[in-house]
Amino acid sequence: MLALAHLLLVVATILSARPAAAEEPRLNVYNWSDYIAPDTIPKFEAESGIKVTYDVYDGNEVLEAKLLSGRSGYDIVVPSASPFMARQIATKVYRVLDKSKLTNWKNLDPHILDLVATADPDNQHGAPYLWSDTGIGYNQTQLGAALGEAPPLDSLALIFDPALAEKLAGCGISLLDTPQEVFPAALAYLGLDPKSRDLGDLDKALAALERIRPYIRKFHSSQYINDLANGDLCVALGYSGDVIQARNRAREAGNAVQIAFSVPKEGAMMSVDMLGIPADAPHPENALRFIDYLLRPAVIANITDAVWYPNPNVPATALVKPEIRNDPAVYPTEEVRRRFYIDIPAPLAYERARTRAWTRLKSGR
Ligand code: N2P
Repeated sequence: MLALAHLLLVVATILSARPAAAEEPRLNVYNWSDYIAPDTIPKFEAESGIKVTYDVYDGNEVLEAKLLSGRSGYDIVVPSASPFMARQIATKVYRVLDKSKLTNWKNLDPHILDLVATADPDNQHGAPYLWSDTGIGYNQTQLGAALGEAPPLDSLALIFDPALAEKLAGCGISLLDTPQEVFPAALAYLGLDPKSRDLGDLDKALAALERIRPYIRKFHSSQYINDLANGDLCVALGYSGDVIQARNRAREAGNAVQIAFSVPKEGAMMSVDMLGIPADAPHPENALRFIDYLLRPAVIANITDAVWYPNPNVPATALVKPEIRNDPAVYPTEEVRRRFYIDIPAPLAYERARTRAWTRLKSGR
């Protein structure tokens, strides 16, 4: 009897000392489209033995709907810090990151960490991945042909001045498919605060948008890369790196389409996109391993080289190809950075009014 009790005790001791069962070697990633290098995932899979399922989206709203409905099945998602990750944190959508597992956290730029701490206090839930600014992609030749000698290349007037928009409608204008980018841009064009939460300002922005609505060919948040590159659009409100990718695709195609990106003088939204782990992630340990991999300077520098978005990793900058590191469209000058604004969460009543205005605008009623 004593011997049996002893045996049970030994077995119980062995069981309790066993490490937690290892996760199955899988990882489910949900990231923005055109936002990673072609070899990032294959190399991670090869060195970790973890099989990655990789899906993409092109808008924060799409990601948010998945997260809020719960059980997305994703281990890694990439929301913009503000307002999206900020308001998702409030609804307990994310796990707290175990920094003891993130040996490369030290590489992150303290200024960017401070900036996103306004959305994620103490940087508890997210690691900044890449950042973008929203500006104007345009086709130089078509713009010259439609507007003559000196088009206002660095002004939102290219989109919001009805007289110019009418002339550009033929070669094609597109807007991002999100009220969270388009209304602030309209407010900035009108000389109002792009972060205004005043319902009267919202009405003015809607009126400005309705004036140009007949000239807008598309509301889309990723198609403009190929459309610009193929000459199927001449002006797009778009994300910096995406427009530069369009420029590069046109160059590679050798199709005589010349695309450029400008940061509007009226102001431009800057967004930092964050790596987060959903609270119900099935493979949170693998997720941490993947985040730590992305925080390696060589890995993230290679991503910037592929997608032309700046990263917040200090030692990575020296590893980015010089023509990218020194391209002011990718790493904007101090003077240009002064035009950037960062969005903040809006009161629910404002958010609802803006969604209604957006639906009305898009349906043209
Ligand atoms: C990638 C767009 C990411 C920028 N296609 C959004 N902040």
